[in-house]
Amino acid sequence: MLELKNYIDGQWVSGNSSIENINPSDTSDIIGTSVQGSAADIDAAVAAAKAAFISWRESGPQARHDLLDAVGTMILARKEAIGYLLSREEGKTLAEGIGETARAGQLFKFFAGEALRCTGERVDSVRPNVDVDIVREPLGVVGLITPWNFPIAIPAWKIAPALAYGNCVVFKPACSTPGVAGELVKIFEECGVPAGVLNMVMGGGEEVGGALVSHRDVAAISFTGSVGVGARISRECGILQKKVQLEMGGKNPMIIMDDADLEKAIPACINGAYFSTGQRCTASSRFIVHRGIHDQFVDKIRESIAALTVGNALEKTTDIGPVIDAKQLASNLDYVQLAKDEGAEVHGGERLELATPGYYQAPAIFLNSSNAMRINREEIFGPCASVIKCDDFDEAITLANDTDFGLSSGICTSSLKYAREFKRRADAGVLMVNLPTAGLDYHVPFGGRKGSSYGPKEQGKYAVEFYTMVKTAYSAA
Ligand code: UN1
Repeated sequence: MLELKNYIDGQWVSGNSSIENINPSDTSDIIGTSVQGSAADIDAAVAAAKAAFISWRESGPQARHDLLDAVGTMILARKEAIGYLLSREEGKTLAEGIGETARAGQLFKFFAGEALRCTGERVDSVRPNVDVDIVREPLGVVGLITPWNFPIAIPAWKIAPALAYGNCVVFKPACSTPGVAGELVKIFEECGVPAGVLNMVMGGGEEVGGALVSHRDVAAISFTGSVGVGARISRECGILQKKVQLEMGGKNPMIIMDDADLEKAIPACINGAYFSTGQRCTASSRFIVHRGIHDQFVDKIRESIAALTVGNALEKTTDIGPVIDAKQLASNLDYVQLAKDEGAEVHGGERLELATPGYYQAPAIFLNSSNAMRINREEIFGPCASVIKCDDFDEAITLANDTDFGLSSGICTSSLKYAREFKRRADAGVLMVNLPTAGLDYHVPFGGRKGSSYGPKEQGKYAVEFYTMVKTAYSAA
């Protein structure tokens, strides 16, 4: 059994209490225990990061490149074992767990390169014989708070740029997926990360997350998680004048035009809505379907849903693993009931009892729904999607944009005209044409609009905006 401790100033540190890490595919399988930290642990971690920052900021791009590159290489070498642990503790399928782990490795390798490409500008002053240097500097100590649904990729896409640009990190992983967070930190240790540069404190959002956000020596917070917590973090960071980056929910539309090639559209819709058990903020949750193709689409997607195997995440035949925990499952089941109460035609969505005791739910589709229904306004975060019928392209775009969120948005069409119009008019941070709304590349920016996100983008070279600050230095000889 894994007994995971906090990692502070290069030491594994015990705590007063610990919680069990339970396999959602088989709740009799206790994977390990993880120490729950306290505000005092956050103080110690922040102090260690602050002390380490003095030399880390001067370490130079070569050292930072080499560390991140070595971490990326080691993650890739261990992707099978880490991916297995990920699937065991999170419940996404083994293929998804290994795929996500590989993506984390690639993220570190990408940002190893970016460490070498963090350049400034020299500009002539408008005054004679004066030079202006515009440089980027690290922020100092950054606090990174990550969710359970991408327990290695999201930590990777925050930790890698934070360290590449010379910051030190206090990392608070999600309570339900500590195992892979621990594996990641162990890899850093094996690769020789200097003490204090990367610290991990596990624990609840209230005590540990709250202490991190409000700590005066933490310069910035990057958070991925729920809308409610994000709003609180944003308020607190505003008061303390901290830099903040939030990535929260989605209610992502997928438009299916009457000229869509259903051979391609259906797999994209199935992937977008149901893979990873729908537990992606980029998941497709509203299928906006042109009336000319509606009945055919509904028949085909129902056929494809029926062919999906819900099962233990660690079994090769499984397409859809369990929901993360009892609370999430109860919330999903409430939404299935709500869909019925609101007058949608519900297929699937019931709890399933399988060979191992787990949080299994059949994928659900809500037909004949309207965009005004709560099931189409609120993020469900489960294997559930709605169908909304529309008359034409203009109505489809209007419905797609009629949401408080703006993370990803998709269209299936064979028309260049529709695709082009969609790319101009869709009000979201990530657009997908003939592709699932979820499933990102690791080297390009990611982030949404409206209620989905706040602050600079994550990933790609755009990550530099959040993890550095600009200094303008004038000089005369
Ligand atoms: C993806 O769709 O590949 O929490 C990643 C989430 C997002 C990541 C999506 N932050 O679902």
